[in-house]
Order: sequence, then structure tokens, then C-alpha cells
Amino acid sequence: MTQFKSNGILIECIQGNIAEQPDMAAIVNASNAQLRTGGGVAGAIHRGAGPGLAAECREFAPIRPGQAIITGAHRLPNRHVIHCLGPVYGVDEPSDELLASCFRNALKLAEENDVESIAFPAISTGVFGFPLQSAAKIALKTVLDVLPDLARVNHIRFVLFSDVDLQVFAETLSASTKA
Ligand code: AR6
Repeated sequence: MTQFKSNGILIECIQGNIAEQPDMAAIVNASNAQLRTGGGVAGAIHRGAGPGLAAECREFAPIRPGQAIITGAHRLPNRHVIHCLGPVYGVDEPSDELLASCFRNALKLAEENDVESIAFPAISTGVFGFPLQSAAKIALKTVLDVLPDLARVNHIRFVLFSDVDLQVFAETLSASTKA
């Protein structure tokens, strides 16, 4: 299943580019500790936002695994970018808990900043090596656990880069929402 609605909050999984989500108030960056540009998600977001984003990020760096910070989106069509540092799999421990913290902290910042819609990539599953299936379970369980506490956010989108990744998230969403 690619969509699930509960208490008026929509969770959806789509295939796409995180830097091309103009209908979302905030997009989430899978960042590095220094909040600089990089490969994958960080590269796409910094390229889209332009140099102002790295300049705004400078004062917040470095961040720790599991932490999230919020900035403007500069030349991107969104209002905010929320930058999360995921755990490097097998290095930053406990990696499950640190990955869950990324999602919890990003949603907390969204609530505090009046963000009604937020798009997440599959944090840590690229360069940082987190197995996709475990990461999908943690991401979706964390978001589902937080749903009852959300007052402002009403739309949470997972943007997966490949068809296969989308399939894993969609299957995990079905499994996680079975009564
Ligand atoms: N849109 C959506 N998903 C993407 C995109 C995109 N444009 N590009 C890649 N993915 P990664 P990490 C997928 O490596 O593992 C960076 O260089 C990708 O297929 O971006 O948290 C930073 O500088 C994978 O499934 O993030 C850090 O040093 C997922 O997004 C480090 O890599 C995350 O891949 C962060 O590593």
C-alpha cells in the first residue's frame, strides 16, 4: 500500500527526487555532520537550493547522529529544509534508535515551525549503508507512533529514489498498519 490515512493525517510513499517536491512545506535532507553538500540527497538539495543554504547551515555545524536542524529552503520551492544526520550503519550505535530519532526530531521541528507537509528521503540507506528493509520499518514505525501527537503536520511523504525502494516502503507500510 502506498497511502495510509489516520486522524486526518496522510502518509504516502512515492518514487521521485526529494529536491522536486514543490507541494511540500518542508523537505528533509539526509545530511552530513558538517551540513555541507555531498552526494545523493544532500547533493540534490544543495544544488537545488544554491549556495545560500550551505551559508545558513554553517552556524549549526557540526550536528550529531539522530539530531535535526531547520533552515530556509533558499532557491528550492519549499519553505524549509530540515537537515537530519542519520547513523552510519555499524558505526553509530544504537543505530536503530539514532535513525528513529532523526524522524522524531524532524517531526518535532515541523510542528514547532508550523509545517503542515513534510517529505522524507530514506535517511541512512545510501552512503551510510543502513539496510533498506530495516530502515523502512524504523521510519514508518516511528512516524506511526508520533501520529497521535501531531497537531500541525497533516501530510507526510516518503520519497524513494528507485522502484525497488518504493516497493519495500509500500510493503512495510501495509505490514505496519495491519490491525
Ligand atoms: N531524492 C530521493 N532519494 C534519493 C536522492 C534524491 N535526489 N538521491 C539519493 N536518494 P544518501 P545517507 C536515496 O546517500 O545514506 C551524503 O553524501 C538513496 O538511494 O543521500 O543518509 C551526505 O553528504 C538512498 O536510498 O544519504 C552524507 O555524508 C537514500 O536516498 C551521506 O551521504 C539516502 O542516501 C549521508 O548518507
